[in-house]
Amino acid sequence: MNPPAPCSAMNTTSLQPFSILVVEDHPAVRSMLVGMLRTAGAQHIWEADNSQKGLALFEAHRPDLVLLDVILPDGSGLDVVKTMREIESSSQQQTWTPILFLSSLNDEQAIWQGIEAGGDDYLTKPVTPTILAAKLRAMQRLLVMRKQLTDVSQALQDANEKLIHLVEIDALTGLVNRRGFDRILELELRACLRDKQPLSLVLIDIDFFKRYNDACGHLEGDLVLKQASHLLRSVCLRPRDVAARYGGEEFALILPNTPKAGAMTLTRGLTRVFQQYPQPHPNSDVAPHITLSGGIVTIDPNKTPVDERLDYLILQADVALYAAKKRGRNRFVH
Ligand code: GH3
Ligand code: MG
Ligand code: MG
Ligand code: MG
Ligand code: MG
Repeated sequence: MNPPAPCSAMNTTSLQPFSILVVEDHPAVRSMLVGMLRTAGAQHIWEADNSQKGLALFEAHRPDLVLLDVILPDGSGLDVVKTMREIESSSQQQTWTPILFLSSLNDEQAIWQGIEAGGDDYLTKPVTPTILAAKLRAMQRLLVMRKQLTDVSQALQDANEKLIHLVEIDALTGLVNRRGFDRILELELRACLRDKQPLSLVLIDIDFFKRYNDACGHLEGDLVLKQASHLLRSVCLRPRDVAARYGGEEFALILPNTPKAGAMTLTRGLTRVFQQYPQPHPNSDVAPHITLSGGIVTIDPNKTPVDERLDYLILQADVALYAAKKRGRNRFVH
């Protein structure tokens, strides 16, 4: 059998372009390595002749790869690799940089320590261009795999966030649905207690909506629900205000940092927009157009002790809503 053809730097031309940091104190060794790396496809090479410079360059440029000597004038490459790993784990993006030791220390113990300290491979001097390129290529392959994994995990995370969002949105109106309402109200109730800020909740019910459906049909009724949702949204001006479809023809507004007076101003505005953009109702006892009844409840930890149960809060709003219906509809009661 023929011996394998001697490898030459030509075999290494298939390496992806990369940037690399070389930490090596010996000038002649360093310039030899730089030459090899250029042939292997290094697009950018940063050079350091001691630990301190090496770490500074690593932090500033975050190279694709690192080639690291063990014995350095101001310390050990073992400490350098540990610090580099700390820099990686404290950075915003979770990145991994392959770090290869290249040392004249070639005993088993030294190799073990290098890998233990955080190195990904350990080469011994002298190194040939082909061995160096082969090791870099292996690392590049790992980098590609890692990137693919990161992409997949990001895509999964995005899909999951979309899904969570979708299950909390009401298909007909685009408002937050009951599930989202429950979650957000719980969050806002906790924030209200923590920040000692008032929180208002408004439960809203369309008046005589059954009659509307009976007179105009369910599809027309659906359009009214959509229009009502649009109007509800239009009065929720603050970013944290939430308009939700509580169920059927019932809606809810979660109004953080809003005292009772603020909630009443908002609901007066709501009654006004339903008068200004009237949707005719052929069979209502209170007006020739669609009207709303609502119950307002406000909790203010600065004023009275707050019952922390969500159910209790909703019940209070429901009681006020019922009173609004009893007192003739087309009004908000607190
Ligand atoms: P009140 O003034 O006492 O609230 O009278 P109402 O008729 O609105 O009250 P009720 O709760 O008896 O009826 C609510 C109606 O809302 C029943 C149903 O026909 C209608 N409704 C609930 N969900 C939907 C929906 O998704 N689309 C349509 N078109 N109608 C719905
Ligand atoms: Mg050295
Ligand atoms: Mg109802
Ligand atoms: Mg009802
Ligand atoms: Mg109703």
